[in-house]
Amino acid sequence: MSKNILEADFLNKMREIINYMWEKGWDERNGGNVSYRLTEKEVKDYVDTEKIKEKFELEAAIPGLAGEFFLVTGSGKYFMNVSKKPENNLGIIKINQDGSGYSLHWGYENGGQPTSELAAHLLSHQARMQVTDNQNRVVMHTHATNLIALTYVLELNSKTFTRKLWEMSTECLVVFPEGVGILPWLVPGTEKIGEKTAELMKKHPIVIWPFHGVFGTGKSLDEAFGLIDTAEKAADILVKVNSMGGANKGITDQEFKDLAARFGVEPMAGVLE
Ligand code: 2HA
Ligand code: ZN
Repeated sequence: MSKNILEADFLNKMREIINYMWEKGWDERNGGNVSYRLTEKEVKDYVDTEKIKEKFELEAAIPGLAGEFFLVTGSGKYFMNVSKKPENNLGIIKINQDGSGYSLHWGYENGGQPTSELAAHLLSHQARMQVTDNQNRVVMHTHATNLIALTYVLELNSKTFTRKLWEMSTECLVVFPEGVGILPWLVPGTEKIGEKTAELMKKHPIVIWPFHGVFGTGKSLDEAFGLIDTAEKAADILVKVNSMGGANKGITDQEFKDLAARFGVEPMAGVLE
């Protein structure tokens, strides 16, 4: 521990991406939360990992994440303020050896604790680590406006939602061939919504919470943001198309198959004829 954390690439990337999310209008007030799995080596250059500021228990243990470090947004903190005061609005936690709790090593300087959606984040990290051979490092939750709007209009099932988004922009199939997962409405901030989100994360890199928002994942902050941004852009187009009276043409099943073949992706089963 010798370097100034305000010069750490991981911290500055987090500030930059969270600022983009704020500027997109996705994260009003304290809406949204982001977690970024860090390596011990990354953290140790900037933080004394022997020093514990505070200890917390998890509602349900997650042994699969024992020893992992996360940079995570704080409960009740505003995305608007993250870049200006990262030390107040972000924290670095380490999951303990049996996964029953975690310690805070840096951040939340003016008081606080990790996001109320920590269960959904940690369980999603565990699920994505399993299905991506430990590649995924980021879980991002945000209140992307058009994706939320569509949940009031589209049928709430994964195949319908996936097909509609794929149709609105050619690159969607290539960016999320595994499709989007959809939960029923559930109370946020609970163990249950966390478990259900993580279950869908085993199949889909992006999961929608109706009338609330979206969870996206990726190996980097750029990738998770890019994924949500792509889906949200398609949702924006669909809102416009529907507002103009609905589509009267679009990409055919055969064209989708040609697209998948060209880019070497396997479309989610059951979406194309
Ligand atoms: O952090 O977005 O879902 C506020 C939220 C809860
Ligand atoms: Zn939310």
